[in-house]
Amino acid sequence: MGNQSTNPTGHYVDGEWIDGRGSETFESEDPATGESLGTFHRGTDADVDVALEAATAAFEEWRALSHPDRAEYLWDVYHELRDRHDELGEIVTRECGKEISEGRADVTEAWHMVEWAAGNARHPHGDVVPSEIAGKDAYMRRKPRGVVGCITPWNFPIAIPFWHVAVALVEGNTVVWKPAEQTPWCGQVVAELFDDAGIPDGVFNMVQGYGDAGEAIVADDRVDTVLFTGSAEVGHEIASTVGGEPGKLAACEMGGKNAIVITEHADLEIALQAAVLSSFKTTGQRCVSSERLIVHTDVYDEFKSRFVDVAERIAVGDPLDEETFMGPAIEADHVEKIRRHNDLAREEGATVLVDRFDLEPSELPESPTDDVATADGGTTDGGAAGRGDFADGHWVGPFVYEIEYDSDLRCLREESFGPHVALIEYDGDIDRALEIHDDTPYGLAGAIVSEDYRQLNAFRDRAELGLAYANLPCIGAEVQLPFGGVKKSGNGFPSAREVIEAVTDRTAWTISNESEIE
Ligand code: TXE
Repeated sequence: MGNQSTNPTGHYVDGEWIDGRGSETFESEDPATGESLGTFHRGTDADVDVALEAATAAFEEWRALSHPDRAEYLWDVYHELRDRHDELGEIVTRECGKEISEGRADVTEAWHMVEWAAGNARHPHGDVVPSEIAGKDAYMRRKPRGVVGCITPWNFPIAIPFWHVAVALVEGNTVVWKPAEQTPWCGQVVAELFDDAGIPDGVFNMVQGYGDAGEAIVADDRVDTVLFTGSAEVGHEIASTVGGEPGKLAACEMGGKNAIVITEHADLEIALQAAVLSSFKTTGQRCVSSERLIVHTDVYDEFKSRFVDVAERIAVGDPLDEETFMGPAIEADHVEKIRRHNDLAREEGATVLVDRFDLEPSELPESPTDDVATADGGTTDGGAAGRGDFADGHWVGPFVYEIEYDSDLRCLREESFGPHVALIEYDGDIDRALEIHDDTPYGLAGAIVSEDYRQLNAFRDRAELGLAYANLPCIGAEVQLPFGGVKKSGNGFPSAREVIEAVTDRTAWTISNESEIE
């Protein structure tokens, strides 16, 4: 490992751990207790500048390696992710608050992505096409674009970085990555994996920090492609900045106002499971979480009573406890954002069915007392304090309401990114369900629950979505499939296998086999 700065922890640039050029630092916070997990240097324009300089300088040598040789470094990372699966899963849970099986799943998804990208290094790559002129061969060849800037959110702090980085590196690009400011510990851990794998200096660089460091990456001329996952506001800003620069590309994946359509032909047990998992897993903080349940009038009352019953009972608890279904929200500001959405729904005429948003003290888990690791390599003091006091965490519970559909309702159009769920009753056929379903500016993910194949096919073919699920929860990503949205949810699918389109240029290569040009 290079010269690792310890506390505060620095950036990983040109194969070294360096302190920030600026003097500012920031804390990583445990969402369950509000305790600091470590102090990190806040990246400035100057830090981004040296990282981009390193990435630019490393590009020619890195691109000169074969795909399988580049993939060798990724295979080392893959084995580390597998060997340290539980340990890294716990760090994800500590830093972003999602319950432990989801913390581990974040690491699993990361190694799936690395496996796909590194395995792809030995697969056919480009096209051989018949030339329209006899005696010529015609090919489509891919080549790396150069320096790829990656900007990622906090909700999948290990998986999403690998969606961006793994394919970019195998294809021969170099990378400057900025993790989310809420999850710098995960950022540090990912950079350590590349450092341990011995990746050549400057090929992979990580700068900690806030949105201003992300802006510096996006604006810099040395960056050829920007891969972004995060909010719609920032994604659109990035897409328009990059769109004004010929030759530069941005692929952005943003959120959604996702829905599940439950038709008159639904198996209600499947509908219930799909709705509960989609609405409350990760405390509703997934880009694919569902915030609207569009339910046919024939099954509405029964579904409502069963869904409300579960929402009343869902256990919110210590995310490190294997029994917990829902952990805390990421941070205090986010709790207030979800609260404003709950208030908006009330103002717009919602009938509130479950309001456990502000949990009673008796609903909180008992404060933990075990010693646990911190980001600077130490442990907490243990004793009575342990990880801190759950009373200081960012706890929220389910908020469920019913409302009559109206196209003007903001609460049905704007993402809250929390356990905030609207039940909407509809009467009519699948066309009516699709009309309500598509009436948002977003188009990321959605599900249908039905036993009627014609309804399933209509949803698959016509719903305005990038990701459509049938008789399944509206969650889950498969690295073999594209992952991304339409409308305001994004462009370019900066994830899974589709990243290859954003990080390679195509050359149409035509070669003559004749001794003379005719
Ligand atoms: O996102 P941001 P936040 C949605 C969700 C959530 C909201 C805000 O609705 O409530 O976004 O979350 C960096 N130029 N999603 O604040 O601000 C930032 O530092 C360049 C959905 O986390 O978009 C971080 O690294 N970069 C989403 C990353 O962008 C900038 C997951 C995301 O931050 C920047 C997360 C700028 N001007 C939130 N400003 C999903 N698709 O799942 C910020 N950043």
